[in-house]
Amino acid sequence: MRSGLLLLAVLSAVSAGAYDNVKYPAHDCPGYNVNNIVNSADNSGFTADLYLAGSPCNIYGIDIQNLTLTVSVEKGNKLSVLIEDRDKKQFQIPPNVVQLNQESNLDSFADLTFKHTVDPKTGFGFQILRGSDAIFDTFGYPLVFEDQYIELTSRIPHNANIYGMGETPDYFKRDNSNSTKTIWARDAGDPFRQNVYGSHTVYMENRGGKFHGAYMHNSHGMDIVMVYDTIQYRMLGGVIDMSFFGGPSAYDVINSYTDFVGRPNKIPYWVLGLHNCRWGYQNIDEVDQVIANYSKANIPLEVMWIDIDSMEGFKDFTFDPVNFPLPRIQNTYKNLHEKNQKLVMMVNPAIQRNSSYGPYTRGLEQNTFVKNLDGSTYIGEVWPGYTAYPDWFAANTTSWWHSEFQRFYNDIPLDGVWVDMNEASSFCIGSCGSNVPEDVIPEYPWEAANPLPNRPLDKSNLLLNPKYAIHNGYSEISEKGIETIAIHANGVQEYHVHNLYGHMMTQTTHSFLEAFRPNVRPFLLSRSTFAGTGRYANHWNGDNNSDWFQLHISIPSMLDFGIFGIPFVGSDICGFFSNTTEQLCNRWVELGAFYPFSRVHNAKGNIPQELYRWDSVAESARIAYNIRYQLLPYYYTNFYTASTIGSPVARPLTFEFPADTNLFNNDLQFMVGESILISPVLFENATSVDAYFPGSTIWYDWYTHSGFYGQSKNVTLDAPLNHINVHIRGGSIIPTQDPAMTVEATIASNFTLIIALDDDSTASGSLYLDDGISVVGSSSLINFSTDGESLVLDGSFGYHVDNYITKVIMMYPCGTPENPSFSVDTIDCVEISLNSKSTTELFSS
Ligand SMILES: *[C@@H]1O[C@H](CO)[C@@H](O)[C@H](O)[C@H]1NC(C)=O
Ligand SMILES: *[C@@H]1O[C@H](CO)[C@@H](O)[C@H](O)[C@H]1NC(C)=O
Ligand SMILES: *[C@@H]1O[C@H](CO)[C@@H](O)[C@H](O)[C@H]1NC(C)=O
Ligand SMILES: *[C@@H]1O[C@H](CO)[C@@H](O)[C@H](O)[C@H]1NC(C)=O
Ligand SMILES: *[C@@H]1O[C@H](CO)[C@@H](O)[C@H](O)[C@H]1NC(C)=O
Ligand SMILES: *[C@@H]1O[C@H](CO)[C@@H](O)[C@H](O)[C@H]1NC(C)=O
Ligand SMILES: *[C@@H]1O[C@H](CO)[C@@H](O)[C@H](O)[C@H]1NC(C)=O
Ligand SMILES: *[C@@H]1O[C@H](CO)[C@@H](O)[C@H](O)[C@H]1NC(C)=O
Ligand SMILES: *[C@@H]1O[C@H](CO)[C@@H](O)[C@H](O)[C@H]1NC(C)=O
Ligand SMILES: *[C@@H]1O[C@H](CO)[C@@H](O)[C@H](O)[C@H]1NC(C)=O
Ligand SMILES: CC(=O)N[C@H]1CO[C@H](CO)[C@@H](O)[C@@H]1O
Repeated sequence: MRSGLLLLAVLSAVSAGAYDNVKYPAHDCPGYNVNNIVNSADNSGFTADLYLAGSPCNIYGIDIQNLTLTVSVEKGNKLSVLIEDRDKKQFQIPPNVVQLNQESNLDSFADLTFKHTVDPKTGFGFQILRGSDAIFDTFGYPLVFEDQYIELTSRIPHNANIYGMGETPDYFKRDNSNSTKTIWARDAGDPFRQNVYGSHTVYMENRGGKFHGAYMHNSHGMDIVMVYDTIQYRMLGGVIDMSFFGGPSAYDVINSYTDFVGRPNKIPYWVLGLHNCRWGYQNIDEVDQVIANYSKANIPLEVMWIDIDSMEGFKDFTFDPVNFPLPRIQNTYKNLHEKNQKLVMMVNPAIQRNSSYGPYTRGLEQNTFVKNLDGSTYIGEVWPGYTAYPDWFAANTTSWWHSEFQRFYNDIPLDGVWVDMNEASSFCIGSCGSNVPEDVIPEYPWEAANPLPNRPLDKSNLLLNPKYAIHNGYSEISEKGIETIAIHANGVQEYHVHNLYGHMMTQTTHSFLEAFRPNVRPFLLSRSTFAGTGRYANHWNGDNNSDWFQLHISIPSMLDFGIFGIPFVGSDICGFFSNTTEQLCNRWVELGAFYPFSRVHNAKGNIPQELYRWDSVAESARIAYNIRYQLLPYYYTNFYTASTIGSPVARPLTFEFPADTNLFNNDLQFMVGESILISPVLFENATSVDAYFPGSTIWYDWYTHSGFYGQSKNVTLDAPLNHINVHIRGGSIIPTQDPAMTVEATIASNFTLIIALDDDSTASGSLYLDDGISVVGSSSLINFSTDGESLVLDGSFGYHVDNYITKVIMMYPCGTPENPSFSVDTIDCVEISLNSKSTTELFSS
């Protein structure tokens, strides 16, 4: 055991850095001293008392005098540091809200240790060491721990390669010269570098080719600031509850993180198909036409979505009797199902305040809504006008929500549910409907000339106006949300739990879906997410704009959610707000066909952008989805892996090639799994792409099978309008099937195995098979490997299939690295059963 190391107190020995003459932080808070160190019984950690080392500085709150430090190490792979107030008055996330796995049984990947110091000037500090490398290092920075302000600062290397934290539309590599990530769930349309819907405090760093990660378990609003070669947390309350993950690979970090907060949900197979949605369909006829027109254009629409348009007066669980009458929607649903297509519709949290509306009256009766301090129901404003908000903490909310859903599902048992507006969004500030008679209908916000807050900000109320102002994109933290003084059934005010709202909505909705269809994997899409939401729901990147910059930023946003443990993610194809253009839509569908979650979505008032609207876009869509559907078994296998060890499906190149310094900030390309490289066109009028190909690997063109050795530099590739560059990494075996108009038809076809040999003539890959929908059932996990002469199938063969591998395509270099011209061989007419192990000789003609 390493208790000796754990207890080692050292004097602060801060190495000289670029900013040593800068006084940062600027305040003179006293920090803490350490007392009463006690080893835990099993020697896996220790506790200690921290006490304020001088007079309180009370910069943004009241300094808490006595703290407890608890350090625990799990197999040297994950190390946790908890610093809490001794009296435990600070809010901590209830364990049933985010169910952390405290008993990891992962193997040890790295050997993390904890060191602390007491500096005469700055007091208690700690280092997390991986070997001798301090991956987190607060030495020399005083800890500030106040009721409404906690500050923790760690030194990081100059120009550190840090990824994650959000949700923030941004480039993939964090700007560490001087930038702030604000964590505060916010309904906002396409800002850049500002907080939006989700709250994720996990980050990863690539340091010299080795990754580590850190997660702050705290639900409060916060800024995470990077400046002067430090990362600094400034949190509006709670405690410091940090976990460090030692890596050393990016996938080890994500494995540890998702083992801790929750593995990504196992998606049903059909969600890998193409989805179409639009806000603004006039009526169900138009929806039916869209479905038919996709089919006529030979574009494989798998899932039709209906936005709020189908609701009567935007009320949840209702159907507009004129434009979207229930019998017509039921008919559409039936027709879709007959063709193995699916239907998803929307549910928002806000419930119209209306005494003739069942969900509201029953919620009131059962006491399920968020309240004002005086005990009355909190009334904000969303699409249906004045609304109450489900309080997920209230004792009856789960049963009430389940029974409302049960009624809804009795009408239409949807294939999936889209939960939107769950930050939760409100279009007025404060309980603006409280004193308004029920028959007064507010103007719809998009019609209101100037939607004003209904009350001036009470600056003296520290929950409305905390002294430390996080860099929220709106003027006050209650803007466009439930007011931070509103109260939940557990007595906790919104201030402390705001960031958990969307997560709790997905939990409660997910448990309905599980109960409604036992043994069927639920499909949920949520706008707001928190650490661990991935086990219940998936995500799209929200309300983007139809422009070229957002096309690019969709890549880093997707990659971020891979770190967050929500790998089934994508942005609205062709863009949501404003009119798209034919060229942009071409490029977007080429890229979007490779997003894990591939959905076209448009906002009301814009020109239509269904993929059949332009011949050129339809052609790009057919070409790109032809590839995606061939790759369905490969995607599905990668999603299976994601659900077991967390590995993202869309991957930044720096995760696959961590030592390549040219890749630290590459977010113009990405990989699907470890074998497919996507190099999209992201710039207007471009007809070529500068794409980077890492060295010591062969790359084969998807279309021509011609190959070349990566030379760790950019290569200019042709990219005419209908073409997206896709490359296969040497050393890969990729299972593919024959693309058809649905997922069901595609996965019923026989397999073609693509074998792309590396220059040592080897390749490997895998295939996961099950029925695509059951929670529990039989499965196969087959490993393929070859030395170029024989193909070996190994693994488990529990799921019986009637398809075979009927075709093998093999690509290999006939030359040497000095002679990089490849010949490619196609081997036909092999028949390999997927129900048992086998070895097959490969014949090269
Ligand atoms: C902090 O702990 C010390 C020692 O137990 C005690 O004397 C002091 O009253 C505590 N301070 C507060 C504010 O609780
Ligand atoms: C960092 O940016 C903030 C906001 O733009 C600015 O106020 C501050 O002076 C900058 N700090 C440094 C060190 O550049
Ligand atoms: C569907 O296609 C028909 C025939 O081309 C066209 O008249 C109709 O406007 C289209 N409708 C939609 C919603 O795309
Ligand atoms: C209240 O709900 C009833 C029943 O759904 C509906 O008919 C009525 O239009 C609603 N009132 C308003 C103001 O939306
Ligand atoms: C739950 O709902 C019932 C009415 O169905 C009500 O009597 C009870 O007080 C509610 N429980 C709580 C904790 O509010
Ligand atoms: C979008 O195109 C339509 C039809 O051409 C036009 O009426 C509308 O003003 C355009 N919208 C924007 C934001 O440019
Ligand atoms: C693309 O080409 C069009 C037509 O020539 C031109 O109007 C536009 O400015 C070009 N865009 C860029 C980014 O060069
Ligand atoms: C490759 O090209 C991209 C896009 O032009 C550029 O941003 C990047 O810096 C280039 N990388 C290298 C290593 O030259
Ligand atoms: C798959 O291949 C087998 C054997 O060649 C053949 O009998 C079967 O019809 C094929 N299945 C499909 C769906 O093409
Ligand atoms: C399949 O391959 C993976 C990755 O190479 C390996 O971890 C696993 O043990 C293999 N499984 C079997 C059954 O061979
Ligand atoms: C709110 C917002 O801007 N969301 C997304 C819009 O789309 C881009 C990509 O297309 C994403 O990166 C944003 O996060």
